[in-house]
Amino acid sequence: MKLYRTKRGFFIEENGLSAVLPEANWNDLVTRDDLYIHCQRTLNQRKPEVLPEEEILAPILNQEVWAAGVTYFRSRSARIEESRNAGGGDFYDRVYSAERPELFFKALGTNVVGHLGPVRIRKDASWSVPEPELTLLISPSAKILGYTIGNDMSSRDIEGENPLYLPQAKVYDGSCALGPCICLTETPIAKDTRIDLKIIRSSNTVFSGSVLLTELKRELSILVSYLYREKSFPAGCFLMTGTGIVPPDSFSLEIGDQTHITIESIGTLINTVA
Ligand code: DO4
Ligand code: MG
Repeated sequence: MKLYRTKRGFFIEENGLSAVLPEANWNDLVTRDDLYIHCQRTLNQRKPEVLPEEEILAPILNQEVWAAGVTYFRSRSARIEESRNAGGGDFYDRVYSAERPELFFKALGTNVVGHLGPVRIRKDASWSVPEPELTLLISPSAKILGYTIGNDMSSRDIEGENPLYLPQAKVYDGSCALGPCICLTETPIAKDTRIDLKIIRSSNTVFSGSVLLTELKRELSILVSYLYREKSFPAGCFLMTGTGIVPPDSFSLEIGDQTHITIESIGTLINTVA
């Protein structure tokens, strides 16, 4: 079952049938621990309405977005390489194996770009990449309510120069995209779910890659429990779970590129680099 935030209200969609939810406030909706049952019940009771696909908004309002890092071996290796000259490589290896995960603040909900919106590369960066990440919607009580697709846009040269530059490499206008919907499930997302990234430049695919969730080193519940240890989220939050797809070092995004991130069972998030 998929939940969409649109300019015409909040839509729930399953098996080609969609309906509008009665709620007027997104924050009230996505903080409910019974969100799945609530949406299921509503879908059965409301009259069907067509989902306005052109008017989909990012599925977020007052929630914070956090991100986990170095959760895939591919991310660990790429970061060791990019920070070798700065002597920072050891940090990435250690955090990959440590009990405590890397967690960092990524964006406020009001700064998040939605499906078909413009993501950005920093003007002072020379090496920029998208990071396609399974992203969790988590309730104030730390329950995983659903899943969406995230793009953790990153400036690899800035992060590689010094790990202390991470916030500048990761947090800037247009650096975070989520969407197109939240996939609500009764059971946790399948471990063999695939994430695909395709980058299109002037109608040509200039990079494509994929990864399975089986390669994610950490349990989703453990990432959530660390995030909620000493931080409360009264409006709930989103947690990006790290990238396992890293384009080759010779590749950098350019203005006009289109990123397509697909996660089976959720959909495709498309953004253009502005
Ligand atoms: O350690 C830096 C960030 C890692 C990250 O964003 C990722 O692995 O996805
Ligand atoms: Mg990332």
